Amino acid sequence: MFRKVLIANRGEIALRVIRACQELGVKTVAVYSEADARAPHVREADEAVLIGPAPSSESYLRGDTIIGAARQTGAEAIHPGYGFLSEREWFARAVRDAGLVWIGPPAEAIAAMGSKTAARSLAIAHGVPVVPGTTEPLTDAKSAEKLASEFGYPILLKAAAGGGGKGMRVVKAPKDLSSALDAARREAKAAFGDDAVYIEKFVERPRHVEIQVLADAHGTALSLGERECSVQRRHQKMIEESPSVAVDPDRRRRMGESAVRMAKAAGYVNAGTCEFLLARDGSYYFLEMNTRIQVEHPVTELVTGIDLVHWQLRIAAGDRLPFSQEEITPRGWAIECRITSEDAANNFLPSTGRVSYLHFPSGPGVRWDGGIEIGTEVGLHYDPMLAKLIVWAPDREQAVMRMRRALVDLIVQGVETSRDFHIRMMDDADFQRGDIDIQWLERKLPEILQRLPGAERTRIAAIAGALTAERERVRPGTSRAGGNLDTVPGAASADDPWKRAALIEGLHG
Ligand code: MV4
Repeated sequence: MFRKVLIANRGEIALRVIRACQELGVKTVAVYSEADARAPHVREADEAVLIGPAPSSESYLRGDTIIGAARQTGAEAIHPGYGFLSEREWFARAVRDAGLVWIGPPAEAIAAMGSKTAARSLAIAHGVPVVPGTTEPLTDAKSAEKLASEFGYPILLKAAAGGGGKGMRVVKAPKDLSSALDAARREAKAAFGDDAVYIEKFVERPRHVEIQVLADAHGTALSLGERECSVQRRHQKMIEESPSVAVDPDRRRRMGESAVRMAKAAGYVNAGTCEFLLARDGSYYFLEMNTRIQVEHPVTELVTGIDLVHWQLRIAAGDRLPFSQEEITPRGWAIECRITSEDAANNFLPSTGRVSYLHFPSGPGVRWDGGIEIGTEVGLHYDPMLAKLIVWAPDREQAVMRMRRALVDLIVQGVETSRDFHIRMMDDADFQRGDIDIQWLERKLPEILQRLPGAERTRIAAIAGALTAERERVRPGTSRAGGNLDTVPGAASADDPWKRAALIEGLHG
């Protein structure tokens, strides 16, 4: 095993990797920007190197500086986490060329999956199902029209270099094709510097189901089962779970075999994920492969009992995977909610501020993967995801109830978060039935934001009462409220219980 590893990331994933290193007896080096001088990942690592000013382009995206930091501290390997440099082929190559170990897939595998059309061709060549469509970029509107009528409308135009939904256009009728093609090309050019666009048949209201893969350097590649990631908004996942209500053991086996076949075809080593669309008729199609550890990896860890980051490190160090495919079956149910600094009630506007109070949930089956603490300044330089709340329970119904309980237990003050939104989600009947698809959240959002969880009123009244009683005990006669919601100035007229809570907690803050 390595003696020392550099973590080229920040926030919760940097802490997650540091913890895995600590458990393996590996020393850690953090890197940080000027904005992160007091960040938890800097304190928790054995050493830390300042790599530049707050903007990521001048710090967490500076491959040369980061490799320099590894050299300077004597780190033997670099873990990139997710985002930032994790899927940059040139960086994986530069790390290797510097004589360091890259804790991720080979640069060649990153490149093979970087082009969506190349990944589609690879899937077809290896008998992995893809959505009917082309693998060659479109040339002109005329031949595009001919192809589109072969597949049948609606069709979807996609950027060959794409991912994450950029450069995508749904076309419902032939008359709209030409202008949609122009628009998709322009968007693809702007986002990826490549205007190549291809056609797929549009799959209506599918689920997004992905398969976690682990592959070692000795030819073993295993599927760790699926994650259901359909609850997303504007291509940002909000809730993930494992297993999926839509995947039975037979489909799990078939999707797993497809994912393993893709990994082997790409010469994949380390942890990776194959994304699939799962259609309403039960058929599934390979979309793309993510060549990194993903945000939602904990739900897989909780149902398989396999520590993915631990195995990322051991695979990079040359170890063999000691389990067989038959030994890997999901047990129970895991759900993850992403806690972001976004104000759901205000169109998910990013919120900033200093975390003035933080109480994170605990108890049976509750896991908090966080990157914040009291005093953390939440700004606009980085991703708004502050933490992930993950629960495990014996079945889905209990997991939903456990998540709701844990969310109610969570208090973050000083910055708006997605907590209240998630409580409403756990109370939603469609979500409780698992009756979701990739468009579901956008359809449901207006209704969800209106819903007021009744239990919260009770809790807020209890908080008000408790705070008032405590204040009376410490400083008799100073309370302006008598422990009754109606006597908190302004609170009674606030129509939203969360506004009331803010008023009450502000009064006693
Ligand atoms: C699709 C699709 C429907 N039909 N392809 C979005 C991002 C990229 N990874 C692929 N995406 C989609 N491809 C066909 N042929 C619908 C989506 C899609 C989507 C996929 C996964 C998760 C969320 C999504 C949200 C909107 C559209």
